[in-house]
Amino acid sequence: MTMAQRTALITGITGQDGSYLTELLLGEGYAVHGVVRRTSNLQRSRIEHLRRDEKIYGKRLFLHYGDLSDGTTLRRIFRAVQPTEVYHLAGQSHVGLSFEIPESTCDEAGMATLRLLEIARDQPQPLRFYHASSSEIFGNAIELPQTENTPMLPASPYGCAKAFATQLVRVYRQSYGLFVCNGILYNHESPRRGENFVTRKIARAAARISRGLDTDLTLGNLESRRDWGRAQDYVRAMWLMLQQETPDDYVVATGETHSVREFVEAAFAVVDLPWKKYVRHDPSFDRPAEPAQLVGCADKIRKRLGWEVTGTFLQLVREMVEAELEQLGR
Ligand code: G4F
Repeated sequence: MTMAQRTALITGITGQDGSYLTELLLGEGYAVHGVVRRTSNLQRSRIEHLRRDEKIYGKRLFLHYGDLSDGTTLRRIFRAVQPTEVYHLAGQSHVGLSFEIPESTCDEAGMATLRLLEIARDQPQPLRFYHASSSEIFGNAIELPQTENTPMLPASPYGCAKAFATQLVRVYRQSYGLFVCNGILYNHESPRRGENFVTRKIARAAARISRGLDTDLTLGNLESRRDWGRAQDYVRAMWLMLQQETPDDYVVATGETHSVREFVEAAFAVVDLPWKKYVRHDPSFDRPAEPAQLVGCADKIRKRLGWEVTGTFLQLVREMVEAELEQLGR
């Protein structure tokens, strides 16, 4: 395949991962097409800098209105774009919220993937398909760390929907020989993370409290542990999966866990404040169930695709808090 023929279609292009992936693909010479909902507020989106760039927007970056629930429109977009690579990242991705809006979460994270797989199956030209699976499929995991072969045991509606979609990807690969991959990604963060995820919430609060703009920070379970990596590394893993000879599933993780409390301590240390003075517990942020302990083994992607993490946990925390401070300074 020559560079000029490479055309990517991204669902969820305005999200954290979608925006970093778009930058990576543009850098690799792709034409990039994104599906956006009519309600997406592009003005504040993470790809606004690219949309304003006259050398890029309308030339190598294109946006199409569509919705994950609207198969007709998605089919039309596939026909018009004829993508060689599809990155399916869109959908409600907040685990806590999935307990409150389970049906729409399952429609978006589960059924929409099936809809896209069916469209991919019907394409006349060969394409490669990436599905954003999640560590949440392991939920009450029966082993530590988890690998591609760990049984799925989700503990949330979101995890159930992702497990359904992950298994469908495997079925479509085995049954129809499609080039479809699951990236089983553990938590990945950046200054572009949504404000209602815990890392961004903490980084933002630490910066605002240090500037006297907020007085406290309310959180749920401080003892919860996660395997937190850098989003920029994780979108590179997505791209690598689609550059291989054969499709497969890969766990993408750091192999290290830290508690929410450790993230708080590190974030407040960046602004030199005693966190205990400002952080309160609010049970409304506790979840009906938490995954037992999610930590991933990324040996397969490291050995086979040469993928690596860049930076440490403390560097990630610092990067996020400093980005918030810079934004406040502007
Ligand atoms: O930041 P979180 O909301 O991320 P969570 O639930 O682990 O899910 C994220 O990572 C998954 C794996 O990659 C993705 F599939 C998913 O789409 C999403 O990107 O919560 C992290 C932890 C949880 O244990 C939560 O209970 O932080 C705990 N927490 C404590 N206080 C809080 C809060 N989480 C949020 N969002 N807000 C709090 O105030």
